[in-house]
Amino acid sequence: MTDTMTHERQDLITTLEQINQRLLWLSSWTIHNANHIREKRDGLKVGGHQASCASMTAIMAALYFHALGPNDKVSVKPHAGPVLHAIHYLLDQQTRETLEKYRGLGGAQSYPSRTKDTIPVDFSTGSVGLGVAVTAFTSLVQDYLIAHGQVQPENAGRMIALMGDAELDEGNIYECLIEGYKHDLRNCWWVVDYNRQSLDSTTAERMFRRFDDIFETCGWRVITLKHGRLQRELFAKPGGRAFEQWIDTCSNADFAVLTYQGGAAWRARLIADIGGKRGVRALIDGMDDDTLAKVMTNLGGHCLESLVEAFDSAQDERPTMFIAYTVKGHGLPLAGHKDNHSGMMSPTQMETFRARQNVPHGAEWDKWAGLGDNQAKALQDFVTHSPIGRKQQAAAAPTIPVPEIPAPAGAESTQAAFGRVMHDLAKSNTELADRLVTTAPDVTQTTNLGAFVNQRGLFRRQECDDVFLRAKIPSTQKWLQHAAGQHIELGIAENNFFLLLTSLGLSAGHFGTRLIPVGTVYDPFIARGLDALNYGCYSDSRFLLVGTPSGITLAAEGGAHQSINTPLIGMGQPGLASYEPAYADEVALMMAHAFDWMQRPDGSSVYLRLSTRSIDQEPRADTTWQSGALAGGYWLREPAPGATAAIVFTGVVAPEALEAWTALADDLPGIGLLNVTSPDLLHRGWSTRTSARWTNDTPTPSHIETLLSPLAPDAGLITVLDGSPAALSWLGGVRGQRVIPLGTDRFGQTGNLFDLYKTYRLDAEAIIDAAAELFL
Ligand SMILES: Cc1ncc(C[n+]2csc(CCOP(=O)(O)OP(=O)(O)O)c2C)c(N)n1
Ligand SMILES: [Mg+2]
Repeated sequence: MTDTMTHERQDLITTLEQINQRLLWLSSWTIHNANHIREKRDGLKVGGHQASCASMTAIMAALYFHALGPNDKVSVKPHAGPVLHAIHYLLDQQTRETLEKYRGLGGAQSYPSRTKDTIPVDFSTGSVGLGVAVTAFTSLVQDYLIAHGQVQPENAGRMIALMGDAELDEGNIYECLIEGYKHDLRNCWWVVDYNRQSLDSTTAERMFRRFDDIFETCGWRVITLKHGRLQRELFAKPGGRAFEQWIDTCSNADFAVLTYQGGAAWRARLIADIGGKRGVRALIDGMDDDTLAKVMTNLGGHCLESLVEAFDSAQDERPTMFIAYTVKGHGLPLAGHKDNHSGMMSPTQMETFRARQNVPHGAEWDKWAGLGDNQAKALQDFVTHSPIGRKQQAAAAPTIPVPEIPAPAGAESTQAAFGRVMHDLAKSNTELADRLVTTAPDVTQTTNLGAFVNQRGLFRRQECDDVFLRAKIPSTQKWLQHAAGQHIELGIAENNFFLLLTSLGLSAGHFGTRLIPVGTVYDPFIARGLDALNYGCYSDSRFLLVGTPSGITLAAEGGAHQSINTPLIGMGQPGLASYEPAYADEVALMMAHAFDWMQRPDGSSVYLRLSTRSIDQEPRADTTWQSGALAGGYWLREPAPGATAAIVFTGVVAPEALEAWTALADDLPGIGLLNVTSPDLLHRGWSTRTSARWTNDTPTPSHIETLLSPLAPDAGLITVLDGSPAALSWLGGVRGQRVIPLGTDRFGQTGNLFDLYKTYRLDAEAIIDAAAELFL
């Protein structure tokens, strides 16, 4: 029995080693082809990372074709993208044509992309660190879905990150570790390709074992794969211990240099350092240069037996970090060189490599090139029948109907309106309400989510006692913590916040069931998590982001809390439709729209920039304003045909705009008052319209062109918002009209609202002055 097992295990290792060599060849060749063979028209480097790929092929062979379960999801280190493509090529899920176009238009992407690649990509990667931490948050989302009956416990998978060791330098990793510990993270693996090289250099050995300490402190199991089987066998021989000690104390830089130099250099160095120790010389002399180099670089991350064993040993739920020692560029002439990150094999080196890999000329793209028919068939059967080969794409998640969301009664600030709508939804008996999941980086109360949490509770896998409640201490926050809770509380770390939103907003794609995530954050601190927000949008995750409070309207809180440039972030961020409502009924309208838009295939995430300032609400005669408000703007006061001026405002400065409009109406008869609810959508519509001419689309007028059409061609516009004036000043370009842009372009300061509006020229007087300036 044991013998047959050993036999089977040996067959498995042999097969995985053959796949490893195919991945090494195909990833190297894909990059080589794009750089040295494909026609180049722009003289620019194409690029690709052969050394980073080579570092990981064994890890990926063992993971994808042995360890991976049908519900597991993997985030692949950006620079190993070609290996992932090679895996799917072997599985017949990637075409030669797409590989030939690697890094070209419509070709395989440089870094794995959920939206742009044609192979299944679980997580996009590119900005290092984020693609790692997102796996932990996705594990948390899986737990949420299990607790809410949306995923069956037996279908739980592992969320796995294959990461570069330099990713461990990113602070967001440690923010995530802390949050993971608080939430009792499980079903998460991080496999570190521990080649001890980053982009610029070899990493400091002072960090050796520190990562173990940090991760173990946060509840992780750490499994280190330092030595491969060949090394372990050597260590067991007489004199072998000296090799082990030598390797264990060798500096990263020394190890890298010798790896690059090869067998003769290893021999000279080992003889000099340990040749006098008993038994060592005989061992060294017993190996030729190639064998010696092979043994010395046989680290755990290149040894399929060690990898299979390590993965097999971690079959419970505990979060596990595998530190797999590797050599960057393993098996390639680039191995070990400190400059190998962007290094590439020359055509001559590639020829030598081809000969060693036994790949005939003209057969470079053959999946099993150089292997006999029987062997090729056996390998094809093996990969086709692997769990990943049999994996089915999940069915599309059904859409959640969005009920009518009436304007909230009594709310006079946009933030209060948001809180009321959420509270009303929480009390409603709708499917939408059950699918809402809220989160905030320690600002739940101050962003008006508290009432929602009172109704729907905090999510905790294990029920938690509320000690304050039990002690009958009065508090407005009755936040019960239980498995059915719908608010995920986070500490103050905006990167975590955006990554959790990313994971929540991908639940349809990842788990085939929808969540409607709503996250609130102080508007200025969007900047703290901006790359993670960009990452979420790039991944096409769908969430509602509420930035509140915003602008210098926050007054007494001062310049550190007053957001200035977020309207430009809203305009500039792809995959995010941004609105800045002025009135409570606009908030309700935009939220209903957002919940629908977030679910559409061609939709996006949505960002609402809100304020705590109470303002007089606009009495509505009808609902005609609504379609304009959703399209980006509507006339709050229609201009007369041929009017020579208009005031254009966004958001919270509505009262000042209205006051100025009233004051100017006598001098400038027919002056209009335009409420721009989304500079973002207006600008997008306008630029799409102007480019339509070149893309042969029918160039229908954009919404802003239609809005501005009643004005005289030489009319002047006064634009005003509590934020960067650039968000509206472009409006002058639409019809070539003059603009006086008002807004904030300096840091704010403390003060009362009226003092600040006066100082920063956002008040009615400033608008009236600007109008005068237009006509001087
Ligand atoms: C946020 C971010 N900063 C910088 C880079 C540029 N960059 C790409 S790879 C890399 C170092 C990668 O080293 P490591 O993670 O160890 O990967 P490997 O050695 O396996 O290539 C850097 C700095 C990036 N992709 N993302
Ligand atoms: Mg590295």
